[in-house]
Amino acid sequence: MAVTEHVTFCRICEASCGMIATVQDGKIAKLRPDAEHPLSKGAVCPKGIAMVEVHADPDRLLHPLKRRADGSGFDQVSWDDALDDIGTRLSTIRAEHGGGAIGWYMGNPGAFSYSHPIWVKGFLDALGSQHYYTASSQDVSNRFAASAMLYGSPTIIPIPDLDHTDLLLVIGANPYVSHASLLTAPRIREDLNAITGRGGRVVVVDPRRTETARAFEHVAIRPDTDAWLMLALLHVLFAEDLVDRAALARQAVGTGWLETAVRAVTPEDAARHSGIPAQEIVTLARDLAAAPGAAVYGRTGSCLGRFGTLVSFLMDAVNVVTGNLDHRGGAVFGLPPISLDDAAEKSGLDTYGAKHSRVGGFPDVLGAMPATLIPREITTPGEGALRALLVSAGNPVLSVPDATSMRAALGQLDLMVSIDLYVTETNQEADYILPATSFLEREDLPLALMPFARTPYVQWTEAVVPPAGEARQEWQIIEAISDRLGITPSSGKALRALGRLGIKVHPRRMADVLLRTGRDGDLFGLRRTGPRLTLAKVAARPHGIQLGDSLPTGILRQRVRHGDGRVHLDPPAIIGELERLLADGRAAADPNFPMRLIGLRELRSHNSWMHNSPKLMAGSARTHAARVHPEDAGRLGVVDGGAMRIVSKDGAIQVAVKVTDEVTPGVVAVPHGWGHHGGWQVANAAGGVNVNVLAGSAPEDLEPLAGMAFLNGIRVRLEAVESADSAVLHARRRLPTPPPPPRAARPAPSPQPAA
Ligand SMILES: Nc1nc2c(c(=O)[nH]1)N[C@H]1C(S)=C(S)[C@@H](COP(=O)(O)OP(=O)(O)OC[C@H]3O[C@@H](n4cnc5c(=O)[nH]c(N)nc54)[C@H](O)[C@@H]3O)O[C@H]1N2
Ligand SMILES: Nc1nc2c(c(=O)[nH]1)N[C@H]1C(S)=C(S)[C@@H](COP(=O)(O)OP(=O)(O)OC[C@H]3O[C@@H](n4cnc5c(=O)[nH]c(N)nc54)[C@H](O)[C@@H]3O)O[C@H]1N2
Ligand code: SF4
Ligand SMILES: [Mo]
Repeated sequence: MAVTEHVTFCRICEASCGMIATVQDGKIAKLRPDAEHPLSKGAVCPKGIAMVEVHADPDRLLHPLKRRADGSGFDQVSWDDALDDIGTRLSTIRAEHGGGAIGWYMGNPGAFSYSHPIWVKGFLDALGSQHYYTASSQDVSNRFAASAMLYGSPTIIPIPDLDHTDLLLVIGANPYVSHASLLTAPRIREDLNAITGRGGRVVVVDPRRTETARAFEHVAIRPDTDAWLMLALLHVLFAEDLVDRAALARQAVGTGWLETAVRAVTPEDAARHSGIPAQEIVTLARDLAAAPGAAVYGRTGSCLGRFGTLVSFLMDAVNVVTGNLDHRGGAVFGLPPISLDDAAEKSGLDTYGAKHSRVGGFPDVLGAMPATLIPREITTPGEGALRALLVSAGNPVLSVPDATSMRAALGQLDLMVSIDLYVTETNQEADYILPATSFLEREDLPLALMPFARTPYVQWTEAVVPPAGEARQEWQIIEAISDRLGITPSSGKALRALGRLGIKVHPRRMADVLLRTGRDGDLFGLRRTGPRLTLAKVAARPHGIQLGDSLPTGILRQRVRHGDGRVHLDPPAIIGELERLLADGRAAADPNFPMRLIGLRELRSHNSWMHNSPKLMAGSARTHAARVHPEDAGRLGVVDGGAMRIVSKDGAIQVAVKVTDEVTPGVVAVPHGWGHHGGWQVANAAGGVNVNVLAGSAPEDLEPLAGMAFLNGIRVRLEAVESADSAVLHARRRLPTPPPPPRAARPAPSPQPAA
């Protein structure tokens, strides 16, 4: 029996932990942490190890599937038959309605591949379509939008200088469980503990006393009120003259507007909205100003509210005003060997507001439009209506607001194609489901993550095992479809011209060129100093190469893309948002929906897709449950282990209850990504419900500056349910949830466009 060991890295979350895979007879037998990885140094989490189970999963999709004509299910088809039919149908749609009728939704795992996102965007750009959707509009788009305004490019994003900070203010992130986001720091627990260990502080602002908050200082906040907190911090900083005037003069423009604007929000105002005592806000502002190095860092809890772009903007404004931007121990810039911001700028991909969505008129963010609007883009007739959708590595029926509209609209498409590891809640609506390789079956580079690495590094991995069954990499599938459409899937005009001459660029070649022309590259022999990277050199050191000890400071001018080299603190759109916030603060609360719903990430879940691993799902704790405070539970008469209904203006769910004082009174926390009825039997049997039916999908429900879904802070009410209902709920844990009624196959469009 052939047993081999392979050095690789995990690509489930941004930590990108080094792993060693044991391969037996071409199959993954075991995964363990790689002690020699420069950043993770032997750290992994249970999800990474559970990829063994994904590989051995009897439910994994191994062959292309085609929807049966009567809609009763799917049949296995050959790749050639599937690709030929997809090519023919897309060609017909393109001939009749233009390439702009074809769209793509790429989900979160796509971001971990060095090739997949570039090929998806290239495919749409070659078609001339702006129907580009990603998980970003449910995750991080307003962080990008804020950066576009502050720094002149959506790709310029500071990260906390973990090694030197004296005070880390965490706004809506739970790195103990999420393992950090927009920050590659696989040993984040140690990093945070090191801050307090050297006498510093970590303060966690969160409506829930999370795993991270418990380990450090917790400031409980009412959901969706972070903008008030940030404004009040700025108010105190200016009012008490705690601002770093020298840094402001050197780094920023628009300080005058900001200083005047924040006078409108006192700590008392912020206290009324956020529930944080005014004195605590004042003290926090003073502490931020007094610390030699302090950084405000926020993640999804700061992004998924109604004012996410404003919050992201203000978090950075606090860093600037306290002199902590580009400052040791403050918020600094990563030093990746491949500068994606340069590459994006050169190829014109670093856009914000270059285009606007057909429905709702939302600005694009890095080319992406709000995924929440997919159903309306399908059902709203007219030029540019979405008629064909390809979905890769995404499960928008569970991850985007309003599953009912999403599923119904997907059913109206002329063609839907999915590329995934499983039959999911989303691709049950597809005409074709194509099997993707897992990350262990593809070569890779953490391309999109390196700008956020706490320590500069680079790593290359080869595929650890050959593709299971007939699985193929996404870029290969995109090339095969593109061939049939006669296009070259590239965003670059030069590459498209080469494509017409039959010259294609393999992603491996692209990675080599990017590495060699990057800051640490060999410049094809022209550079005489430094690591002089080539792909071959990186590959020769499979555990990864550390490219520096810490992150630099004093490089702001190099990073900022505004012509004046300054951070802009007075963008017109932010001025408008501030007015919207103040008006919102004056609006009366809706007595029908007195509670606020937030999300909750679990150590053993990953969004919607790791619920089929028996190991991750073992144990009675792995049930889907809403967390409510004992006071709220008592008032409602619901008990721990019972059930309740959560009702919003958009929907209602019935869910099991866990009573815990870790949530702030008035708040209910429910994990997303549950409520399965796909081809994954363990996940189906786990029960639970899709919490996103409570989120709204109308354009008015989206955050206006980035089109982001409103998923944290949704107004809800709780209702007690009869005990019989709760019995039903628990029974469901054993019975698979019935799938939605079958949808008949779409008739293949006639090859002749109708006259
Ligand atoms: N185990 C595990 N790890 C993951 C994932 C997973 O599903 N499971 N998902 C990955 C993904 S895709 C991402 S984007 C990252 C996300 O990384 P994080 O953002 O660090 O993860 P969350 O646990 O969602 O943390 C968000 C926190 O914000 C809080 N919050 C909610 N509303 C508000 C609010 O209005 N204000 C404030 N201040 N806080 C609020 C929540 O209580 C929660 O603790 O995690 C990644 N890592
Ligand atoms: N209420 C609420 N909703 C949320 C969030 C929240 O905090 N609260 N978080 C949001 C966030 S941050 C995110 S990132 C989104 C995630 O939302 P999505 O990206 O839409 O969904 P995932 O659950 O990540 O589903 C990933 C899919 O990709 C498949 N897959 C895994 N690996 C691969 C691969 O290598 N190739 C291919 N082709 N397929 C693969 C999986 O089987 C799965 O079907 O959810 C968002 N939705
Ligand atoms: S922390 Fe993230 S990258 Fe590391 S093993 Fe877990 S899922 Fe994989
Ligand atoms: Mo995410």
